[in-house]
Amino acid sequence: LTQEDLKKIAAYKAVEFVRSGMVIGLGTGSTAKHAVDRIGELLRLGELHDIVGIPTSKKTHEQALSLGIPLSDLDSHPTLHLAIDGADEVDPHLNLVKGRGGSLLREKMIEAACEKFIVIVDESKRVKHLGGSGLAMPVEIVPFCWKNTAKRLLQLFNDSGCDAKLRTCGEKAEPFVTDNGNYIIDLFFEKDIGDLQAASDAILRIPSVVEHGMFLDMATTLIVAGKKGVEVINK
Ligand code: DER
Repeated sequence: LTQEDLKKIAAYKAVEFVRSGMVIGLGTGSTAKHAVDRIGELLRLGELHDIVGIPTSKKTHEQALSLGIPLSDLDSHPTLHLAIDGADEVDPHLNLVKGRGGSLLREKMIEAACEKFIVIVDESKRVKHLGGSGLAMPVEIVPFCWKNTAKRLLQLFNDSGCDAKLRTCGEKAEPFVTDNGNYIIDLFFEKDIGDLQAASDAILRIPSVVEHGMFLDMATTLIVAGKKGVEVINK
């Protein structure tokens, strides 16, 4: 089984929880893509009907449109039944790091409005502590004076050996711009992040910070696909 197979298995398992008539948050990334495809397929087959999708990114909006999934937004549906989305890291308490795909703000807005939030991962995403994988923990910031913001973020974590990098893209290494017209500073922790709530509060107190990629106490169900099969873990 390839990692892609595992992502698909986890995604299809999550879609078993979708009932006709639901308003569903549609996640972003390579794992969530399979869930959106599957929802589109079940609608086409008539096995699901009266679904309303709330996309978590322009990319997912395009994908859902191409599948004929009826779409709406949070202004029309302030609460959703269910969201299905991937994650970059999951700890044993179902705290997440998300946002390596750059969609963390809309994902967090939508997933915070759901009654159930199902996270779908292959087993490589499971960590003991968030930030320990050495991979990015993204922070969405306003572009204005971003260097000052990067410095402020580094000051927060200077005793835990953290690095902060502006996310760039393309061969000219232009700043990556999110769906909301913001920049992303990626934080890299040498050890793990430690007290997650304290880190979250401190990051959000910086005026130029819009949101960060730690999704604490939000997921209600974790679906992990691994070599030994697929596991459904409720909080
Ligand atoms: O960027 C995001 O938040 C994605 O959901 C990410 O966390 C998971 O993406 P993947 O399924 O492609 O690994």
